[in-house]
Amino acid sequence: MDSSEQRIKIAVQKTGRLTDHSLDLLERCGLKFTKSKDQLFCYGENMPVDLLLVRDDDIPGLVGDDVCDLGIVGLNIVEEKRQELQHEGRDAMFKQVFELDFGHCRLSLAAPVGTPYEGLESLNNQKIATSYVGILRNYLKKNDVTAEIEYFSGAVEIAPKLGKAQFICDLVSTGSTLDANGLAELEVLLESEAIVIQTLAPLGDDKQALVDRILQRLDGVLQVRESKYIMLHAPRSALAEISELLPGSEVPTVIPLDDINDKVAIHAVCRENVFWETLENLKAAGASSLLVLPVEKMLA
Ligand code: PRT
Ligand code: ZN
Repeated sequence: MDSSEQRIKIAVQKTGRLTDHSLDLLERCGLKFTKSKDQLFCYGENMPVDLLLVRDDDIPGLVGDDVCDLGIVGLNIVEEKRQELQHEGRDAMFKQVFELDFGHCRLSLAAPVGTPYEGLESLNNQKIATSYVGILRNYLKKNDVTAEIEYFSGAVEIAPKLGKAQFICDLVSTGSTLDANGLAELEVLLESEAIVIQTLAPLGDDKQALVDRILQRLDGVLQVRESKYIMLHAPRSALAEISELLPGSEVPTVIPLDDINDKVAIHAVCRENVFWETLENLKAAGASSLLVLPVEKMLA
């Protein structure tokens, strides 16, 4: 039986931009939960892995304080927490383990269109509104800029209209919010995406083994996303050229087919997308009967 100490907890955003992607990812790792988005806690049905559904801003703290073993959260939130802790002379008690390739955005500096701007020195003695005080403070310091930071907890884009600041520093994805508010993007401070963080607290052998298992599955899910299984026939003499053309492939499997014509079947996992151009190039190199299949699961 699982004692509660041997169950692991993963912190996931309760409702927001990362929620569906995060839950989908965990499902693809084979984890099943008694799912109820309005509850704070989801019980793992088939493995001793539970979810804590919380505000994204709380995730680095929960993982750092060892309330949760893993967390899925934007790099922007993680980096902000890291900078805040560093400012207080403390180290973050979590580490980044995976980039997840969703939740892409950037933390940028912007100002009303037409604001005079000739590089970072134009920020000297100006006011900048942001929710990302830690990252902005560090960025200004690194670039030798002295500006006043105005904390805004939300709707940062309206700060210039309210006369609260000349500049803003906020997340941008498509840029339409900036456009709608007559703002121009000036600098990118951080490129962000969803990441997995893990606590630095020692877990004990059983929990560590379970965390490693989940991470290995996550790695498998991430690897198969772009991967394809490719099968083709070719004369043995074309093997070297064809192997070169297979995108992101390790050593392919070669199966003899026809002794007379010296034909072989070549099977390979390509860890990148296989485009029509690649197939055309393979055909030109002598390949025939080409088949490209999706890869469902992979365990290194
Ligand atoms: O309630 P909780 O605190 O959990 O949620 P939240 O409202 O703080 O976060 P949420 O759900 O909005 O975003 C969660 C995470 O998604 C962020 O921390 C980022 O890592 C990531 N992400 C990706 C974004 C965006 N894209 C994004 N566009 N987070 C916010 N935005 C906002 C931005 O703040 C701005 O207001 O969208 C607006 C800009 O979008 P565009 O497309 O108009 O440029
Ligand atoms: Zn938030």
